[in-house]
Amino acid sequence: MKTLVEFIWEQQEHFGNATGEFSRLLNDIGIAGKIVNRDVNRAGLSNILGNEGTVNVQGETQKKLDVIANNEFIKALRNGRQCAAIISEENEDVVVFDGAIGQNAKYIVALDPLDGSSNIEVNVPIGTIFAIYRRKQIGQRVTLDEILGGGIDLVCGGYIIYGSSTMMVYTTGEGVNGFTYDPTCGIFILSHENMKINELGNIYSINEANYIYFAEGVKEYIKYCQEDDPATNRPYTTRYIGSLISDFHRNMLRGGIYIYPGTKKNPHGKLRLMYECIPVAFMAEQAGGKASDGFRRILDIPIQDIHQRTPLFIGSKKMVEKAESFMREFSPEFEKLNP
Ligand code: P6P
Repeated sequence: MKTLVEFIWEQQEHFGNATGEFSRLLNDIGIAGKIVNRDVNRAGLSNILGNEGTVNVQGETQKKLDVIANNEFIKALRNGRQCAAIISEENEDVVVFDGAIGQNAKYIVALDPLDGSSNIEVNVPIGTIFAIYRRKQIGQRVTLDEILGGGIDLVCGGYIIYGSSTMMVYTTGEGVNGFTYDPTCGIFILSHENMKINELGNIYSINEANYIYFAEGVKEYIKYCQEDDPATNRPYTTRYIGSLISDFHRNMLRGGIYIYPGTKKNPHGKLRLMYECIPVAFMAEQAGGKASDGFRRILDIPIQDIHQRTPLFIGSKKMVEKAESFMREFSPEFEKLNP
C-alpha cells in the first residue's frame, strides 16, 4: 500500500534536486479534494444543493457547491503558499495571492473546481479538474501577460472524481497514476498504477441531441460508429454521462472516445482549454491515448484567453485518429474556425 504523500515524495526523489515545493502543492490539492469530497457526499443533508443565485463568467448558473468547492481550493492553495495565482472557471479574472506568495511562489493552478455540477442533485459523479503550470520567472506579481505571453510551462494535469469512490488521478509527465480515497483513514492510496488507454475501444461518448448542429465530419463518424461490422467490433456502444471527468475516467479505464465538438453555432465548442482540455489531454497522451480539436493536438493550441474554449476529441488513439480522418475529409472548413 502506497499513499499519495509517499508516492509524491518518491517521485520528487526521482526528480533529484526537487525542493519539495511541487510535492507540497500537489498535496494541498489533495487536501482540498478531501474537503470537497466531504461536502459533496453530504450535500443532500446540509442545504448546499441547488443554485447559488449567481452566474459565472461563462454565463452559467452557479450551483452552491461550485462556489463552495472554488472557495475550498483557493483557501487550501493560499494556505499552502506554493501557488502564486489561480485561474478558475468560477472567477472572471486571475486570482493572484497577496504579498510574497503572489510574487515568489513558483506555480500557477488552473482549475475547474466542480465540473459537471448540474449533475449533483441526481447523484451523478462529478469532478475537480486541474492543471499546474510552472512560472518561468518569479519575483514579480503574476500578470495576465505572464500567463498568455508564454511565461508558464505545463507540469501537471489531473482530476479528482467524486463517484462511487473518490479518486485522484494525475500525471507529471511520468505516466498516469490513480489514488483511491479511503474515508476511514482520510488518505489517498495508490490503486491504479501507470494507467494506459487501450489503442482501440468500443464506446463513443457524445451528446447526440446536438446532432443537427454537428459538422458533417462528426455526423459521418457517428454513422461509422453505428455501422454493423463485426470484424471491427462495430456497432460500438454509446455512453454519455454529461460529466466530462466521468466520461473521461471511463475512457481511461475501458478505452473509447469522448467528443465535444464545435458546431456551426459554437465553432469553439463548450469546454475550456486551460482547466478542462489541457489537463485531460496531458493525461490521455501520457496514457497512450490522443487529444485534439479534431485537427490539432490540444497541447499545441496557443492559450489566448484564460477562459478560451476548444472542441475536444479525446481517448483511444486509433478512435481519435479515425474521427480526425472524417473531419479532414468532410469538414476541412472547421480547421480554420479555431485560432
Ligand atoms: P452538454 C458539464 O457542464 C460539462 O462542462 C462537462 O462536464 C460535460 O461533459 C459537458 O459540459 C456536458 O455538456 O452540452 O452535453 O450538457
